[in-house]
Formats: sequence, structure tokens, C-alpha cells
Amino acid sequence: MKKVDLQQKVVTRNDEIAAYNRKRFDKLGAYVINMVSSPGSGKTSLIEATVEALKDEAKVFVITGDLMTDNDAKRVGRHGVEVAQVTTGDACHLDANMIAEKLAAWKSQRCDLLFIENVGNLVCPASFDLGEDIKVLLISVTEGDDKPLKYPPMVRASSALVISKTDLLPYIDSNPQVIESNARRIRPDMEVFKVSCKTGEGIDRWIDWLRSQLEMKRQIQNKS
Ligand SMILES: Nc1nc2c(ncn2[C@@H]2O[C@H](COP(=O)(O)OP(=O)(O)O)[C@@H](O)[C@H]2O)c(=O)[nH]1
Ligand SMILES: [Mg+2]
Repeated sequence: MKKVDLQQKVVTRNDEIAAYNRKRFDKLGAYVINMVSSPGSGKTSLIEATVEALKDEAKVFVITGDLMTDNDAKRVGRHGVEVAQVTTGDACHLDANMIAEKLAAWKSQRCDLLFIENVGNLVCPASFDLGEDIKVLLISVTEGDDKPLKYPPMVRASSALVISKTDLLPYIDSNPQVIESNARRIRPDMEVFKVSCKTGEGIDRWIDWLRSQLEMKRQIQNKS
């Protein structure tokens, strides 16, 4: 019983800080994506491809999260955008306070798109709001078509699903239609993309959708 109370308190405190982050993001004009997946699904690769496509038309920032190393920050930084690494030590997810600390160090007054790459984990990041606009879930075709059914809280929390590494389909037993329909059983309104960062297949549609999301956020902010 005590454990449940403590967990509830932690999540409530996190939600308060996430609300503060959300205000900061709105001030910066940032559309914020919390990228979630199991380790190795291709989060950093998709962020790199997206940064390359959008960096001349939008101010993009990236926060990468891992238990150890700044490998991902280095990878993304090579594309010429501002990037900060959070190393969580032994924590299996990012929390709102880790993001608030990075925000406090920011000098920039404007950002159009912020990617937060969460720690690779299909469980805990579902419970921790960072102040983002949306969560985007990646599931690669190598992970097993039933994964959406096994991790329903993460699917429910995510507005979009990216089925990644489609270039590997000829070599493995996977059907992306089944991954999609399993995800839609849990969240019918999900936006679904099928992409390969290796061949570039599907990246254009992802980028066009992101552009429409950025425009929508701009219009909402102009009205308020
Ligand atoms: N074949 C193939 N490999 C990919 C693709 N995207 C990422 N990878 C590889 O998958 C591994 C993990 O990718 P990474 O972006 O680091 O995943 P993360 O851990 O989710 O950030 C790396 O070896 C990538 O080169 C893809 O579309 N096709
Ligand atoms: Mg990564």
C-alpha cells in the first residue's frame, strides 16, 4: 500500500514539473516529440534523418537520453543542430525534472521542433509526462508483430507509430500490417508510418506529417 502511495506521489510531482516544462516549450514556440521505443529500434537514426530534412526550414533541438554515454548526442550533433545529452545512470526513463534542468541551461529564445529521445524501454516512459505535445512510438520489424499487444500502455500513450527498418522485411518473418492492426486494436486513431532510414523509404510522408504538425502548433499559438 505504501509503495503504491509513493509511486503515485512521484508521478504527481513529475506531472507538476511537466506542466512547467509545457509552459516553457510554449514560450519557445516548440512542438515537442517524446520518442519512445525498445533499445535499438532506430530512434536516433530517425531523428538524424528528420534533422537533415528539416534543419534549413525549422530550428530543431534534440535531447537524447541513455543510461550511459553521449554517443547519440554526438551522432545528432554532427548534423549541425543543438543537442543535449541526459545520462540517467540507472534510471530506466527520462523524467520531467531531467528535461527542466536542460531547459534551464538553454540560451536560445526560439525553437520550432524539439525531439526528446527517451531511454530505450517500452514500459516506464509511458507513465512519465515530460511536457511533450506527443509521444511517437517506434517498433522495428525485427521485434515481433505482437509487440503492441504486449505493451499496451505505451501504445495507448502514443499518438503515432513508426514501424521502422522496413528494408529488412525480405529477410525476416514480419508483417507490418499485423503490427499496425495490433496497435490499432489498442489505439485506433494512431497515425502510422512505415519507414527505412537505410533506404529512405517512407521518410517523405513522415516529414510531410511533421510539417503539418508544426504548422498546426504555430496556428494554435498565434491564436492564443
Ligand atoms: N537496416 C536498418 N538498420 C537500421 C535502420 N535504422 C536504424 N538501424 C540500425 O539499428 C541500430 C540501432 O539504431 P539506433 O538509431 O541507434 O536506435 P536507437 O537505440 O533506438 O536510438 C543501428 O545499428 C542502426 O544503424 C533502418 O532503417 N534499417
Ligand atoms: Mg538512440
